[in-house]
Amino acid sequence: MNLLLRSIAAGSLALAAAAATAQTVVQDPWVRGTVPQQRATGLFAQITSPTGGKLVAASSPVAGVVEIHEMVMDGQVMRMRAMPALDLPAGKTVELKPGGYHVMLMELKRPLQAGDTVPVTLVVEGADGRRETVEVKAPVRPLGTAGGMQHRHGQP
Ligand SMILES: [Cu+2]
Repeated sequence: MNLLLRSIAAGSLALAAAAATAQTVVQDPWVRGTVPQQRATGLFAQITSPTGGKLVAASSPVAGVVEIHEMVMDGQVMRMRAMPALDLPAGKTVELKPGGYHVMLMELKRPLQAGDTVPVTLVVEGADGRRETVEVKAPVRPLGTAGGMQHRHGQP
């Protein structure tokens, strides 16, 4: 039993060592679909930086402008607001989701329909100041997917 525990501990140490050199992981990325006149939408995902850092920029060929947004309460209304960077604490998964943090794709060059895949490049700056780019291929989900993405909406 003791031996087993010790080998498990050794295993997790090895994992931790591997993680120290690993890249930022982006899981389950998706983009909300749009209707023809709509010029903006959101990219959502779960981002984990093994060593800690921050998301400082993003770009996509489908959008003229891409910003990192947060949701803030303005009186009784949730509004989105651009932020210069999104902190990624080491080893902690930060969730970008409707009603929360998101990457805003603006000045869209075409409607995004369910079934499309949107390439997005995320730029993550590590604690040491080094920048890493993460290429994401985000499937488009139908517009009606739960969670509001309007410029203003109430709490769910
Ligand atoms: Cu936004």
